[in-house]
Amino acid sequence: MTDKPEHPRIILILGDQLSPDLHALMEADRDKDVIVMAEVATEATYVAHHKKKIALIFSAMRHFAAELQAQGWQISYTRYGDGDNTGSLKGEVARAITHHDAQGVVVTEPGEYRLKAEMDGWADDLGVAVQVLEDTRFMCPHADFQSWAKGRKQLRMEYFYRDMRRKTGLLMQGDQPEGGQWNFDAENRKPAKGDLFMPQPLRVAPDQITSDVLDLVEAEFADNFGTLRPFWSAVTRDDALKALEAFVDQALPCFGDYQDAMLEGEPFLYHSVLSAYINAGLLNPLEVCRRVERAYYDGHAPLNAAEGFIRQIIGWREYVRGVYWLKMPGYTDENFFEASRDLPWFYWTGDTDMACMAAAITQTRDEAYAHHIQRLMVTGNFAMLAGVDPHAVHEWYLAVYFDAYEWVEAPNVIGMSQFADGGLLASKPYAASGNYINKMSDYCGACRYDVKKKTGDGACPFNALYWDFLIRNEKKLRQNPRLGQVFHTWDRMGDDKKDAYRASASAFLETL
Ligand code: FAD
Ligand code: DLZ
Ligand code: SF4
Repeated sequence: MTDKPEHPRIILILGDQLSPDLHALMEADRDKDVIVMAEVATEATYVAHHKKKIALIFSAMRHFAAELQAQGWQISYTRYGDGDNTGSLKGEVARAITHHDAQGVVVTEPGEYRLKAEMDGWADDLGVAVQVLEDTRFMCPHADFQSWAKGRKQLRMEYFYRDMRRKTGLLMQGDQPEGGQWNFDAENRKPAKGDLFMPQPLRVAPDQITSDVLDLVEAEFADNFGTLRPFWSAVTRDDALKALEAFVDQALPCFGDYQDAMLEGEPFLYHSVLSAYINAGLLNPLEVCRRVERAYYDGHAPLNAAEGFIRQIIGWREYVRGVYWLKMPGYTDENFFEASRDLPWFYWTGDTDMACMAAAITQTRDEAYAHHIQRLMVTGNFAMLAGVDPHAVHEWYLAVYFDAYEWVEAPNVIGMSQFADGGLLASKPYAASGNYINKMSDYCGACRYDVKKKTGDGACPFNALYWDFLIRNEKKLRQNPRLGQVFHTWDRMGDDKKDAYRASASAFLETL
């Protein structure tokens, strides 16, 4: 006798849930249940994703399904081009229910609100029970974040991060932080120099499965943004683990020092380039942090590197996810500055004389990757200074990066980079003139514009846009205590200079 249900359940696994320890898999019965995975138009087209992102997800899905099958799971896998593909997850689940005479659906909570809201209606639509399980790959459950946020006017990451250090025990000595300090960010702002031996992320040659997917993407998504080949991403957990080892071995020791640096021709510097693997589920965020912690205790990486890296994951990554679920729906429509400019066309081509913008955009086109400071202080900073509609900026970021899912992208864009939430996430706008970019990069040397020139012909556009942005939004920003000194500088400026800044900004904006 068995108490197993007579009919199987459908275990739906999404394209960013490719984890052996996925909650829905843990709950599933290998002898009875059916795993459903589906390449569908609704997910592949809700924004026009970068070609490399679609390729990575489809290929990783196919590899994951093959691994599960080899372990004895019953798999129902729909390929993008299959004749009977309904084009939607709900349609594919419905088809599987009928085909397997299934009694219910089990799925791990999707990362994006849009899909969770849709799934809330599935039980009625499909006529079977639909169980949505907590995504246990995150370290901070929704309820914990909600109680942390309750009653706080501003949600500062630093305090959340300290709680997460205590909770995970990462880099802790009892209840004290390793090295007697929670945060070593002040040591992590060095500009970098070109180095012939600059580490590179692990590159994996496409196998037959990946090659088939590349052909599919080239055929079906020909008009999407981005260069598809060469494609070198890991698409299996084994290869993603190798990429983690390569990062820890070669780049981690310098990760902290050069975290904010930018160099022409060096898209990756000392960054891990692991976000797409972590977000798709190939790597578990806690295992990545434990590996980095071990590198510190083994004497392989300094504390500022290990702490800085771990903070990005148990701090920022968990925190932005908490903010997203706390504030959705509605968060992606926030527009504190009421900015309305269209996204300049050169965001899709890189065709601009601003060397920093051209570098960040062409690298985004070629690799579906830019590191944090490029996203924040170059393309993000420019869009905010120019008054671009934050929703258009959000859609661009969601489309062009291989690690982009709304739960992580939107708080970073709407909150951190565009200040469109009015300061929920950041205590002041990340606005900067050309001086910052010049200090942290080597872009300005080869630029047509002169970073030292403040206004007029040939002046770096960031310089005038910076002041124009602050003054345009003076009513909303002057009271910000962190901007007191900046407005004081403006107040002491002569009228001629003020006029010149505003005229230069206006002339430049006319050209967009
Ligand atoms: P590293 O610099 O090596 O950092 C290590 C890891 O920390 C990353 O892999 C990532 O998992 C995590 N991390 C670092 N910073 C953040 C952060 N601010 N928020 C969440 N996780 C973080 N990250 C995404 O994963 N998807 C996005 O769509 C995304 N959009 C962004 C948009 C803007 C405007 C900005 C400013 C940042 C965005 N980020 C996003 C955060 C960050 O830029 C990327 O996680 C990082 O550049 C990925 O490269 P990496 O793996 O080399 O990261
Ligand atoms: C991003 C993506 C793409 C491009 N395609 C699929 C797909 O065909 N099937 C699928 O299950 N998931 C895909 N994904 C990932 C989903 O968009 C992701 O699971 C949701 O956005 C929730 O985070
Ligand atoms: Fe960018 Fe200005 Fe430097 Fe040119 S001069 S690279 S536009 S910051």
